[in-house]
Amino acid sequence: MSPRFRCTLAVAGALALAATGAATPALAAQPHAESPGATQADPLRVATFNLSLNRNAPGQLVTDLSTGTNAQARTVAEIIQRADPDVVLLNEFDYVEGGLAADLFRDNYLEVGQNGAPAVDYPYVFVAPSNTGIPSGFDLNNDGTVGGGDDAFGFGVFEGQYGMLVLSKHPIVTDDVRTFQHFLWKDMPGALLPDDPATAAPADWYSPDELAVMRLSSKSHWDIPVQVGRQTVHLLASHPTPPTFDGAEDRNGRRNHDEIRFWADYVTPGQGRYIYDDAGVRGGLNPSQAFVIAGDQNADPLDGDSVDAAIDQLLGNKRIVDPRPTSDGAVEAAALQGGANATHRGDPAFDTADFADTAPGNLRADYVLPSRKLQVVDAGVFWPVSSDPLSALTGTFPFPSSDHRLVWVDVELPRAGR
Ligand SMILES: [Ca+2]
Ligand SMILES: [Ca+2]
Ligand SMILES: [Ca+2]
Repeated sequence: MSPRFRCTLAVAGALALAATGAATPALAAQPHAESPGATQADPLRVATFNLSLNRNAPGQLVTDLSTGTNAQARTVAEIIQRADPDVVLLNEFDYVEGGLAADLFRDNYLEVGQNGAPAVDYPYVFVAPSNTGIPSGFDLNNDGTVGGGDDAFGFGVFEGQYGMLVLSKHPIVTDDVRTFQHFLWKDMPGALLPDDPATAAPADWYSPDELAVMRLSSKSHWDIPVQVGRQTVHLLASHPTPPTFDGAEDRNGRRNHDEIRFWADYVTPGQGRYIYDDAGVRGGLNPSQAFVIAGDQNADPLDGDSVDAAIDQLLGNKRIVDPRPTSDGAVEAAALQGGANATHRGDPAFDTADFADTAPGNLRADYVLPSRKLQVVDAGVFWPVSSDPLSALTGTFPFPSSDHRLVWVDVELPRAGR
């Protein structure tokens, strides 16, 4: 293993139970000594992967990653090694303060060749707190009791469960990262706040006291500038809540819609003025900046439980490109599994998640969506057909890796200053 220099910029997370104001995000950036960094002429491969590496209790992920022997971790690491992205967002990776789990995953899994795949080195990492599992102190699901995963700011049975992680071969401009963990849902103009259908008052599922603390993001929303040669690309990372696991009020479907809307507003000139980050800075992305929106958006354009085709807020935005990545494995899986898949309107070639075939069936849930400034040269979903030996990595339920597939897009950057 190569010697490395690690500089940890760790700021204690603002984890007060009902903190609603501006707060400093905790983050960790850890450059290694030797950056393999691709040359500027190469396309930049950006990926998103919900690798389902969450655990059931705090500390369990660190335990599992402390040796290189965890079968699931080895399998998801091999998928990353086979796809070899330059920048990757990982969803469902429990947040551990200071980035210890991320360090262990790099040291013991990614930097070790798995099953003949070449090791991959990510000198740069970003982690920060997630709203998952942080008690709100309120009865958010209106079941008459306060507490548990469903009353947290984002669903989770402990703080940081189902968190996020960004790994990069190129430097992350840590000082310019913006996080939106604490942005309040009510502060989005025209928010789709849920209604209690049992009362006459509109939009009253959450009480005024609850709305005063209710965060929009179920995990967090991150704007992470990555320095690629002389260019900067903003990775816009999130993981909106599934639009299910609720009642007629559809509070999760509405939240999913607005979590997706957040990025549409953020990248559209004039639409993001209402936005404030965790440091209190207002406004959206400077229109001159290139970006890639990445994440499990929990929203299929045609099937599933989305509110008002929520993902179309991104797919139909004229500043955003949909590379429409496909796989043959998804087509094969939908045909073999049948059930809900047989009645879907969407082309199964676009599916990225292998969900239960009673409902909702396999869906397109995971997206890598570049800005128009970036030229798409290739894109794909890592979902091998069953005759491919690599299909052992994705498998069938119960999955050896994840119910989601890695999605990647190759882009060329505009030449800087010429
Ligand atoms: Ca409750
Ligand atoms: Ca009502
Ligand atoms: Ca399925």
